[in-house]
Amino acid sequence: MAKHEELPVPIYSSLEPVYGEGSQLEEAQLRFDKLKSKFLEVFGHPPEVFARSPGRVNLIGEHIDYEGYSVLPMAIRQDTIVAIRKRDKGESEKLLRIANVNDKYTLCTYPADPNQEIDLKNHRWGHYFICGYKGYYEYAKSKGVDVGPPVGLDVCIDGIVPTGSGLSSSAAFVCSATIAIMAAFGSNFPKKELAQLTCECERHIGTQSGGMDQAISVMAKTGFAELIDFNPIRATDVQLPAGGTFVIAHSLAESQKAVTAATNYNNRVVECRLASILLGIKLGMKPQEAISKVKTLSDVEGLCVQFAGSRGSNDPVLAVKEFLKEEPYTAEDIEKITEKNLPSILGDNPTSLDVLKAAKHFKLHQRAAHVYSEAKRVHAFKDAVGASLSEEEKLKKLGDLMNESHHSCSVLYECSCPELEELVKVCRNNGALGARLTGAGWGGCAVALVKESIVPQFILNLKEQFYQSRIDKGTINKNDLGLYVFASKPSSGAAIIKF
Ligand code: NG1
Ligand code: MG
Repeated sequence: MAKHEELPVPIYSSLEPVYGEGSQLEEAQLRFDKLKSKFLEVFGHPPEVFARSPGRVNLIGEHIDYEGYSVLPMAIRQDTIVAIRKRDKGESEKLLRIANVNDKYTLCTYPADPNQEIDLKNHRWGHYFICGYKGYYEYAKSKGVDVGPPVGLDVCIDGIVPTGSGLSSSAAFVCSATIAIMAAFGSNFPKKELAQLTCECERHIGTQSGGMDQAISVMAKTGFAELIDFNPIRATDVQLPAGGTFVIAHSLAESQKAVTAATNYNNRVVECRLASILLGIKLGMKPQEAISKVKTLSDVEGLCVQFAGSRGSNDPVLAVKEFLKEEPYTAEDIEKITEKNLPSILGDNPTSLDVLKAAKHFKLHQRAAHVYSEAKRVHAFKDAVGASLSEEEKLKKLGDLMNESHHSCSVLYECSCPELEELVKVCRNNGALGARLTGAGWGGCAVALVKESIVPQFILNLKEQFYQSRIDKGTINKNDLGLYVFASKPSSGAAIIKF
């Protein structure tokens, strides 16, 4: 039997295989009906095919995917649905017209040109679709597939993954867009190749992302979290202990990653790169060799572990403690060691240059210590799930690891914020076995592991202790609370739907 990740995206002619039965199915039916009528209203004809892809919650393994380390997310039920129709060859207008069922997102129009540059200085919601569009053509070209001259596309989107929340609305959008385009052109690629290509094409938006979000969105399976490995991409099912539930709660601080990339997300990617080069040099590589060969902290883990071995340990963090100073590095400090200036080390990549312009200093010790310790916690989490422990002990262990992960994100990686700190504390005070920020951080959601039996009371307490004061202040509407705090089960991955 072909491995799960080698299979193409499933194609269904009804909604049940994706949305199950009951209220979820009913909600989906309404959404599809609304999407179809909006499509008809805007474009004057019905869509040909639909694609959907879910958001995700990351249970553990934060900010390590772009360093080559495995992560452990699960898909959530909230997804993005894309309705699409290829314009006929006769229709002269070569345009991509992208509409949305939500009037907040006004129609975006782009030329049907796969080589167009995305205007990063003017962020528009439709840019995420263009990521998928460029990605599809880049992939087809790399495989030698002749897709003919570009044709226009009519597209309508319905996304219900909350934006700026760390639940990966962006990947849900990019993946569903790419898959819809692929389906409109009558092709279907293996899931792991789609995961790779959507990861690469989302970078057109200006973030130097790892591949976690796209991989889980494309490859998720109902009922399982997945351990995602990179290089090559692989997904291993992880069956979570039955007595625990993951509750997702929004801190109500919005994290606009595409806008703050230079100081937050991309800054950390650059710091990790510099930390790995410095470690390589300190552990015996020639500066030029380290600059050209070392891309991520996982590339020098072997050297770090070798060093740790000389101290009777196998923990790469020992090398970090020995060779990277705790005080922040200035650009000059680093250039003295690398014998080369930072812009040229970073390959004059424009998004990295933005980071250099914005950065005052670089906390290499702290970032590397987070990455190596977080990578270990992911495996400890997976091992605990499979260990022969009582359910009680298992849940406790998983909760502890989530708490440690949050501490590391907050103190070493500095990607938390006051609202998330408060929320995580409220979760723990109300009986969560563990709670942590999820996704990139700097706002967005926390995820808490809660005993199934106390979930309703836990959610009520959060409403009272975290959300009520925000409702009173008018930050959110009481009726929307269900969008901000909910229990989540592992949901299904991407699908093509053709009625
Ligand atoms: P969010 O901000 O939740 O979409 C981002 C990255 C991930 C990963 C996490 C941090 C993108 C598309 N996703 O997730 O790859 O690095 O941060 O663990 O940039
Ligand atoms: Mg995102």
